[in-house]
Formats: sequence, C-alpha cells, structure tokens
Amino acid sequence: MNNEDGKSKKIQLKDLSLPQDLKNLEISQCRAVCHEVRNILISTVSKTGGHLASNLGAVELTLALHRNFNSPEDKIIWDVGHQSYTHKILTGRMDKFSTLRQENGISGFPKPKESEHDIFISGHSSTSISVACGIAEAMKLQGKDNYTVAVIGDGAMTGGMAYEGLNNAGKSNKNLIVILNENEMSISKNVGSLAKYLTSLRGKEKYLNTKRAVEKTLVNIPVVGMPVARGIKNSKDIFKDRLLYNTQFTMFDDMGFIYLGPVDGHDIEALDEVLHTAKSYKMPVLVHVNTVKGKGYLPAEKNPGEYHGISRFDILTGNPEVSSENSYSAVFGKELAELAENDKRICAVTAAMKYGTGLQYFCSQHRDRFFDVGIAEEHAVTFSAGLASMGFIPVFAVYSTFLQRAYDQLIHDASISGVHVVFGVDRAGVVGEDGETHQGMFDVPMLVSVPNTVIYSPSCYEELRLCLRQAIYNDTNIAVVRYPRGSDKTVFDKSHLNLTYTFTQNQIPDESQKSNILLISYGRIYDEVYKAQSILNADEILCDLLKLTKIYPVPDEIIEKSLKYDKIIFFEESNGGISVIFGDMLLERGFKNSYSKVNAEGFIKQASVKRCLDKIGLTCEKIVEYVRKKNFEDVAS
Ligand SMILES: Cc1ncc(C[n+]2csc(CCOP(=O)(O)OP(=O)(O)O)c2C)c(N)n1
Repeated sequence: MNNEDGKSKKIQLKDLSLPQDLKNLEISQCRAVCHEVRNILISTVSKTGGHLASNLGAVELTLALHRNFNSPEDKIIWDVGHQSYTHKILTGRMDKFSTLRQENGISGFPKPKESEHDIFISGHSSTSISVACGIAEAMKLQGKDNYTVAVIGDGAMTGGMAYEGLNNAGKSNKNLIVILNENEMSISKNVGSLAKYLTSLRGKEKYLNTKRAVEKTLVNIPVVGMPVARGIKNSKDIFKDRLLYNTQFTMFDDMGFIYLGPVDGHDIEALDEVLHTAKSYKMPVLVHVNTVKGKGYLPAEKNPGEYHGISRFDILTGNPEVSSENSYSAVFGKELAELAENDKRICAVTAAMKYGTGLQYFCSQHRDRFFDVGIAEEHAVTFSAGLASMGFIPVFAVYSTFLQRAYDQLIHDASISGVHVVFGVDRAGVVGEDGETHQGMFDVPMLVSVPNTVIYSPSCYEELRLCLRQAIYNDTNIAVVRYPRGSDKTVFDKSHLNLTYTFTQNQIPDESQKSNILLISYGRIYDEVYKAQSILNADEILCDLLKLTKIYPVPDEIIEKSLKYDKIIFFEESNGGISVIFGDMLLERGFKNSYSKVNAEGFIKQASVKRCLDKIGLTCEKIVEYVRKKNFEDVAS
C-alpha cells in the first residue's frame, strides 16, 4: 500500500479493511502489522490470561495465510484452535479482542458463530486434517475450486487422529494444504520419534535458501542463465520443486503429499513464496514451517511451556498472577511422587500434560517410571493397561475433557481385561474461560457406564490424598479419582473425613422439628451445599446433608437411609451421572416423595468458574434459592 507520492504508507490495523487489505501490503508494512498484533496479544493476554506463546509464534504465519488465501471462501482450519488469536484480530475482531475468554466475549478458540472466518470449532487436538478432508471433499461435490488449509502443530501431530487424516487425504486429489507449524514444543518439549524426525528435517538445507541460491547461480551464467532461471521460476513442474525447494523425499511424500519446506515461519517473503507454490498443485501439499514459540516476548521465548496457557501476568516482570503450586493438580502430583518413593510398581503416565497435571514432581523424582506419550489419550489408556498387565500400577493423569477420547480403550483394553489402572481425572467439572470444548462435564456419565469402575470425588486436598491411596492400594480394576481445576478453598467440617459417604443430620433438640429435606452432593461443590445448609437452617428450613466421596457405585445402604425424607435434592457438577443413578435406585425402592436434581445440561459457555457454576445453579446463593423454592412449593401444595 502506497501514499500518493508512491512511498509506502505507515500502516495501522485500524485503518485496514481486514483481511482483504493484507494482500496489498509491502513486506515492511507486514512487519509493522505483525509488531502491532504482538503488542495486542501481549497486553490482552496479560489481562485475560490465555494461550500466549503459541499465538506469538504464529503471527507471521497467520498473516501470510490471509495474504495468500481468500478466507472465508478458502477454508483455514486451526488445529486445537488455541493459536487462532491473530486470525481473529486479522478478521475483523480487533475491537472486541479485549473481551477475550470473558463471558459473552471473544472465544479463545475458533467459533463459527463468532465469525464466518472461523470455519470449524476446535479445542481438542489433532482434528484439523480430518475436518479439512471432509470440507475439501464437500467443496468438490459442490463444484467449488477453493482451497482447504489445515494448520497443525508438531505437538498435535503426535495425536493418532492426525495420521488417520493424512492417510485419507494423501491418496486423494484435492486442493488440500496442510501447514505443519513446527516449534519443537507441545506444551512442554515435544516427544517421540516424530519430533526427532521433524528436527532432522530442520537440519536439511532450507527451501528458500536453496531456491534463491540456484536462481542466483543461474542468473550469473551469461546468455542462457537468465532465461533458464525465469523458466524454472515460472514452471509448475513437481520435479523443479523437488530440485529447488527441498533436497529429499520425506515420509509425507510417501503418504501422497507434496512436501515443501522447511521454511522460516517468521520470514514473510519466504512464507508468501512457499504458499504461492503450494497453491499451484492440484494435489495434497504439506508445507513444513519452523517457528519459535513465544516469539517477540522474551519471558515467553525463554519459557514457552509456562506461557503456553497462562493466567493474568505482569508484562514487565512476566510473573503470573496464579501460582500452579497451590492447586489440586500439584497436591495430586506431589502425593503420587511420594507414594512412588516406596513402591516401585507405581508408574505415572501423561498425554503431553506433564505440568498441567502436576506430574513434573514425579518426573523429576522417578524419571524411569514417568511416561509422556504425546497427545495420545487413547494410546495412554491402552499403554497403561499393558503396564498393568505386567504387574505395575499405572496412574494416568488426564484432564476430564481429554479422557473423552479414550472411551473405547477404557472399555476394550482396561475394563474387559480386568487390569488395575488408576486415573487421576483433573479439571473435572467446570473449567471456566476455555469454554465448551474444555469443561470437564462428561467424565462421570461416561465412566459410570464402564463396567468394573469405581469413582472417587474428593472435596478437599486431604480427601484427594486419601482417595489416591485408596485407589492405588484397595481397588482392583479401574479406579478413578476426579478433582477440579484450581485450589482448595473449602470451609466444610473436615474433622471426620470418610472415603465412602457421610450423613450429617441436624441435631435438633425439639423432636417436633424434623428435617424433611436431604441435600446430596460431592466434589468441589459439596462446600457450596454445606454453606447453603447453614443459611437454610438459620431460616428454619431444616436440611440434612449427604456427602459422597466414593461416588460410584452407589451403595444400597445410603438409598435405604434416604428413603425417609420427603424431599431429596441432588446437586451435581457434571452432565448428570450419579444423580440419575441415585434417582433410579430410589424409584426401584419405591420412593414416592419428591426427588429433584440440579446439574449441568448441554454445553457450558466460557465465563469465570464462579459464573459457570452460578449459571448451572451450583453456587451457595443459587442452592439456597432453589431449596427455598422447593420448600415453598411443598408448603403451598
Ligand atoms: C486431545 C487433547 N489433548 C490435550 C490437549 C491440550 N493441549 C492443548 S495445546 C497442546 C500442545 C499443542 O502443541 P502444538 O500442536 O505443537 O501447538 P503449539 O502450542 O506448540 O503451537 C496440548 C497438549 C488438547 N487440546 N487436546
């Protein structure tokens, strides 16, 4: 873009019509845009928290994609989607970007409802190539000639589904381009043989250097050099690209892709050139791009793992507001490391979430029994079953939402075999700002349908430690301990912690005043129910409490004890599960009084954890309100 005098114009994002104007920018102007985007990313995420390092690394790549493709007609699909912030800024959402990850604000992941440029929802890893295959196939059926571009990181490439997608895409003849964004990092250092392989490709002569060197040499040959160089440059011949753009065939070629790269993912000219070339084929192309995670913000460049997903932080010092030291994950990780000190059978397994799940303590103390298998939850479950079949006690620590991937492995490889595998199900319940794709609301309904499974849901740190020991030493098949994101802020009476269940009955001197209401709950929100009970009792709405710790299977004796109540209300931080089973068991025993349940339904949108719980009706205030209403209905009828 130039001024009237022909000189290149100083560019600011607010003056551009996005994303179209990006195509007309000169390289120096592109760099200015990247600089501005980075400032927006850093200042916004410092206030909202979010995925900083991945986004800083993908700024030039995103800009180049929008220069070389016509979004939304060409479909750009972001794997995981955590690196799509620049895409959002460059597709008309800069003004709202300060609301990132807030209630009703811009989502931290692609959301088609938010913009026509967000082609498909993501949040879980390794899905982009499959989505792209489907879209490319659909566009072909519709007679459209547009491109489909899947952008996938080297971490996400450790997930099996990526290969199912490559396998399917590589044999077809579509306008499908896979951009492999390799920064040698998953959340922590990337693992496995693919990581090694990609690093080995990094060492090869670079695409652009090779091409430019050949052109330069040819141009210097008198008479014939220039026309030959021009001819080569304009040719669409695959063998020319083989000659000029890379020096070897790769596993991706063997899978039916044209492999181009590796190319410097921060060099906009190089990116323009390689994307232009990629578009010239009518067959699947894989463009290998090297980037630096955290690029442009020193604390993130130095420590990309910590800045992968970060809470609010101070821009000057880089210090995060929330310490991960005080959390359920850290308590779990430290306890497990300690137990493993005296028991050499205990192994720890993670699917690329060493820090998130608190397993860094185990890793540093028992390196030989620590296994990071990459973003491969299905494999992690079956791998753990294999370890267990040889007499080890594997503990797979995994976020609730990601365990969803491994339903078949739970049934087919762990449950039927009858092996003893322990699961630390982290981020169980609402997680807040990451929104629908990350809320841990389905582990309970999923796990209760897996035979030979016991589930514990501790309500405080001390219970978490006890439950973990119980699961390791007293259970025999699948033993699950589920706990929430964040730290323990509970106030309930912890003098008699019980690993099964606890009835707390009102001690009422006046016999005529009996509690006819039973409130039941478990996990983090038991504390909310506990607080609500004292408010209600003070209001003369007398409620007894039933706290579950081993939440499944539900013992008959507690159903027996519950039958005497007029009104039973179950509060559950999950999309159903135990409350449904409890209701069924009551019915079977002939319970004819009132039974109701408050739990999540459908998908919970992004907001703070407190707001999410409030919207479901699981905060103390909402519980009080609900019980009052139920009590009033009864009195009125
Ligand atoms: C199935 C699944 N498991 C775990 C995660 C958590 N997770 C989010 S991003 C990420 C690392 C992705 O690495 P990469 O694809 O290389 O992207 P980068 O952040 O390095 O750019 C992980 C493990 C996830 N989103 N989905």
